Amino acid sequence: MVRNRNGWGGAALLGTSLMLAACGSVSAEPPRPLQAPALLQPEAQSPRDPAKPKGYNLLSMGALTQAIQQGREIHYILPIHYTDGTIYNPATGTDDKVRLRSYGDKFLAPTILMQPGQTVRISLLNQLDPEPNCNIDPSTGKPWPTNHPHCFNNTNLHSHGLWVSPTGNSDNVLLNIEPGVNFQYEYNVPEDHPAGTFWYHPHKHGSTAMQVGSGMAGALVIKGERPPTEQSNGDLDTLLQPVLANADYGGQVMLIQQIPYACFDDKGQIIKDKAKRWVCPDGKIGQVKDFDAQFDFRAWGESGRYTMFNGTVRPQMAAKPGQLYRWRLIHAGVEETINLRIRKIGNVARVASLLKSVKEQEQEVLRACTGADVTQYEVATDGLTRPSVYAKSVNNLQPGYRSDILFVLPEAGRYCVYDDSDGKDQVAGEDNAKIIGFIDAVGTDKVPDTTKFVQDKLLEGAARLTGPVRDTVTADINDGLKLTKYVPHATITDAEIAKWKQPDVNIQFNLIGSTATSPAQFLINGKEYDPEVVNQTLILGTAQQWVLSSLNVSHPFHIHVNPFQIVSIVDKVTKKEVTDGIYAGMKGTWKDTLITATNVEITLRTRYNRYIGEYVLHCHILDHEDQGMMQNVQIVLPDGEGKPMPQGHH
Ligand SMILES: [Cu+2]
Repeated sequence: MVRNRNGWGGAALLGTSLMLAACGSVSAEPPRPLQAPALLQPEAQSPRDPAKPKGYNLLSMGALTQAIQQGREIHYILPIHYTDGTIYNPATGTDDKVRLRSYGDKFLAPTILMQPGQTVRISLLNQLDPEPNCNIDPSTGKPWPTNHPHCFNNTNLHSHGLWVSPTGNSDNVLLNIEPGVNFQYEYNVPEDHPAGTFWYHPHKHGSTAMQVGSGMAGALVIKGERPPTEQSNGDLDTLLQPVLANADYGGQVMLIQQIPYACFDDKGQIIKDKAKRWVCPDGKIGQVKDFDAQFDFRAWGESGRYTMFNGTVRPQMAAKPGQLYRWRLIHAGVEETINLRIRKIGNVARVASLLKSVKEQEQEVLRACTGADVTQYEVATDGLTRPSVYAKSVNNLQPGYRSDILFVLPEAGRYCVYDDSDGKDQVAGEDNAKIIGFIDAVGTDKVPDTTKFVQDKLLEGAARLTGPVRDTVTADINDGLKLTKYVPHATITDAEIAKWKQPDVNIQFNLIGSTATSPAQFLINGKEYDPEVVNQTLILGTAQQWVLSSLNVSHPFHIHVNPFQIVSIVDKVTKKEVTDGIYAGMKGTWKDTLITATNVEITLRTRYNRYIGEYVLHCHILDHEDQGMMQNVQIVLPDGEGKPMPQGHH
């Protein structure tokens, strides 16, 4: 296989105008163009499972082939295996060799495109190495406890954010797919599924952090081709695509990953330099294999590793000023907060030299990224279109979050994209500001007022609509950039909640640190995950209020299947609503992942529509989840009196 010098794939993959950069001559760093993930290509003719070519009813093959040709069915093959390559390390100026678990032949996982109304089959092929007896603790000869991470090559597939069935062959994270086993998932994407930015990753309890940390994560985009009508809301894509400079679904994806690879000495210890930063001497190959060392809460900050955009450390992006761009930001990292910021570079000459310490990296950012902020106009949170565009200069991203942003570069020049940790990191004293990448804008256009520019572009998109809905959408955009006709779900009102007379569901995170005599405990409502217990039983067709809190550190709450609407975020002490910082602009939005800080109580509302069955909620710091910060949830039918119908098992 041909690899580029970064080992992240072959030819330039960008099909958009945000293209391969002629890197600024001021930088001493080698060129590293931004890539777009490849779109996963469907199997052309039949939903054949390569492992079981004769396993289908031959009489129905003609109908299936026809459905595939008509686009109603699509079949993808998604192999998982180890891939060799390199990751650029700005601290040493070298390419570190790595060997990591990956989807397909490249580290950068392909983007999966789905359409509402489509049946999507994904054959997941687990080609990782077998791990005999991985469920046994060698020191005792007994099975590992459920919440002790183990069996790191067992896997499954989660479609994060999709509103599909959580059971059977669908988004079922309770499955276990061992090395050598293939399984064909079948996702029936409903006709009324929102279009948007979602993602996929493994979700086998015990190996989730290890595998996502190894790079196993990809974008999953639901295409939006339904314009709004007077009667129904539409897909934001139909408003945006005609006015975007990067209008294709693949080219907008910005997959953010943090891979804590390390090289190990003969005793199995991580090789570090004098500054305790992780290094890979010649001949050593970086791996992700030691859960305790590589997923310790201090590990990322100490490692000196770098955040990647679309599989590349410090990509160089080319753009034109005066163009509207969309980024589908996906935080596919495991545990760190990222405060994404785009700013014009003040002092270009200072950016390039080698960096010896975390402190120097911070100083580099402070020296270089001093120009005006580029405003990020957020249009969707976790793939779900916002009630109105929200302008921000710092975009707080937590593991699992998606943020769809529009932006325009106001003039020619070099811009830095960086993580402005700014003391907001969860671990005090580990401030760790780092440049993530550069944008070089070449052209003569100047945009003095970017908000007016974005508004004009949206109005240009609205002008393409026909009928009375055009006036509605135009009036909305003129009224504070409202997107009312593109919001996918109706607001859950007080009356709707009152109608069902259900108690609130309380979720309280609690992390008890380790002591000399006991390991750390990762608890929800005082208990760690028990696969035999269903913690929440919810009634199909109802709506309910949920209240989130955390006793110590912050945890990103995530629940599968049904998204929630944010009602309020209240300071525990002052009892006042928190509407700034990491919660700015969130009230009223729909999400599936939300950071639960220690100083607040969060009220959410959600509906249990269409799907029954068992699934999970958990902390999206994935090493917390693997160690027990998870609950089983089930949605059941009501009985004739509206009470939950008893289930046949458990
Ligand atoms: Cu957590």
